[in-house]
Amino acid sequence: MLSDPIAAWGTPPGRSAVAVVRLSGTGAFDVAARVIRRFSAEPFREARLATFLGSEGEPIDRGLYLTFKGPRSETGEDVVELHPHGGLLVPAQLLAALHAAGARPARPGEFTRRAVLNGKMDLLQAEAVADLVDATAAAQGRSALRQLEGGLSRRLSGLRDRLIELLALLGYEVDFPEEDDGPVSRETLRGLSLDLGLEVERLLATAPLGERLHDGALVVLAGRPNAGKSSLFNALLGSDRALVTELPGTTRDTIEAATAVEGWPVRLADTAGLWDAPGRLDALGVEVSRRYLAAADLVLLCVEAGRELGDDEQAIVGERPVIVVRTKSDLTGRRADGQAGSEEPCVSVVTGEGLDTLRHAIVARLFGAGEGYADLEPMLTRERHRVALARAAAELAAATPQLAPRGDPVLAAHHVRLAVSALDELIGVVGTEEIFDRIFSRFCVGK
Ligand SMILES: Nc1nc2c(ncn2[C@@H]2O[C@H](COP(=O)(O)OP(=O)(O)OP(=O)(O)O)[C@@H](O)[C@H]2O)c(=O)[nH]1
Ligand SMILES: [Mg+2]
Repeated sequence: MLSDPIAAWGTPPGRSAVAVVRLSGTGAFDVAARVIRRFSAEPFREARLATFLGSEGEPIDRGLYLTFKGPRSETGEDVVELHPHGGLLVPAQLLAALHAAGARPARPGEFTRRAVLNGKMDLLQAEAVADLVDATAAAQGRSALRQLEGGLSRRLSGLRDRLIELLALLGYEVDFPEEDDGPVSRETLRGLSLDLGLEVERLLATAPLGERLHDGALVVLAGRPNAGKSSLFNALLGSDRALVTELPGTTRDTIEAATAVEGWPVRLADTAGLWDAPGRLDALGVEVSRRYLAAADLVLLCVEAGRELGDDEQAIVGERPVIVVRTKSDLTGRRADGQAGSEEPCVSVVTGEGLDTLRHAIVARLFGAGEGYADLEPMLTRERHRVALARAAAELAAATPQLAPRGDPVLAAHHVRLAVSALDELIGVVGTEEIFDRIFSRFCVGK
């Protein structure tokens, strides 16, 4: 049943002053009345202090609870939010009592799923809820919040409205083919279709940056053994994750760590030095480094300050987006010695010199394009968005030529309709179970 009462933790289990346990569905107030002493559903949306009872009716805690009458609630159903003390025991006892009183344990994402089904938010906003919860960098949070507030949804529904309008106009063409000129000329219709196609393309163009923002950019530290990669990795992370020694070949396994650089999400990878490794293990490490290099959004090629780049290093500069980082600048005596006037940041993990400049350069290279328009344009942040819009773009590209003088408006209408259904699926107007399952299964239980 869709609206049967469900209950789950809204906060992660563990030591905390307060925990949140949520209950939603038809009959939620009856369930709550069995677990909250002297429960009263009204007044709604006002916190009250009460004694919470365990499965045997014994008092287990005192805390606040709130009630929300559907549809004016997050899920659109009757909702009770209970705030027991945190820790492992009490919230678990309370949840067990709620389950004994008739609520079923919620599945991952089930609260948000109900919110979507009840029209409280669309699928894009639901994804934004998950993104906001998962965000680790400020820029990710901002982007998720914008999507949650409906930025992308509005843009896409605007697009959908215009497609429907085009369909309506096309309907006239289809119904009265013998008329020379319908309410609007063929040429105008073709122009409309072309414009819509361009707008879809514009949105699609935000996908690489949007997805990079969503997933974090892969920044790979590479270079010869002993170049100072692991030292720089640790300095950028602000913690000693990777081993550092004066022995060449210290790092063998690639180490990956998620971090934020000036508020932007980055996955930093420290790799084994690139060299003709004598041993089997070292050689394996080099192989992994090469794989990471090939996948990198940006390579930080570490080269000691004051040294000319070798052919091996030049080759890397040629093939990937690279920042050549001059390391150990404290050893060369003078700052930027040997690289005067060059764009290559000089850093020292000993003095901390150049690290801020490097951070700046990393962000500019990875997200620079987005700093300008990120605030204006909603971005496509997931593969799902990109695939659906690419389908819409392809349908529009197929529709437009059919609006030329010798084209077939029936075929054009068919393609525009398919473009609409691509958007519908994206926004969640027509939720197929499969899409819903895929999206909500990644949520935490209490969301
Ligand atoms: N003076 C000085 N020494 C540094 C600096 N960065 C690294 N080193 C030293 O250089 C040596 C190698 O540093 P690592 O960070 O292990 O170099 P790596 O590139 O990771 O080396 P492999 O893992 O062997 O490929 C160590 O002895 C570090 O202490 C720096 O900025 N200044
Ligand atoms: Mg290393």
